[in-house]
Amino acid sequence: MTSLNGYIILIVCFIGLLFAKELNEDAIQRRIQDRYEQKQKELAKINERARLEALELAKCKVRVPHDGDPNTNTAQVKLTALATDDDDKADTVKFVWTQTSGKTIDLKPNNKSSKVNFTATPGEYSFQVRASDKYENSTETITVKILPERNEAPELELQCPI
Ligand SMILES: [Ca+2]
Ligand SMILES: [Ca+2]
Repeated sequence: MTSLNGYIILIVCFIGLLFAKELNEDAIQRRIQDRYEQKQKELAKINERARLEALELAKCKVRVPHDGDPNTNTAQVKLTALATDDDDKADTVKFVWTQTSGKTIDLKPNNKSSKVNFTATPGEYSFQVRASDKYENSTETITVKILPERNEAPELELQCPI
């Protein structure tokens, strides 16, 4: 082998090594990118779960009272809207309740009272309440979740005569 051939082989090996290094760095880069994307997806899932849990926690929960009668399946819900306004009390604050989701219910005494109540079966009912002082409006929303009547089945035990 001439020294020239030796040099050529060395150069080819060197280029080969550089190429292999490049490929390896690309693979590492891709793996880092994949891992980053995976972490982002996991984070998005955790955030979504936290958002849904916060929404669930914010619901106003009312349970159908246990009264010994499975045919009575409603709960009464009382809602109060409180509004604080200017200290001089010059304005009259008016309220308007609007149901935004759930089976249609009848708000009593009417949908313009600060305190309203309704009777409904288990399910979710959402409302928007608007407080207005003639100058401006504020709105808030609430979701009421009526839970079914709680009951435990009788536990049965049989004894035989001794
Ligand atoms: Ca009942
Ligand atoms: Ca005002």
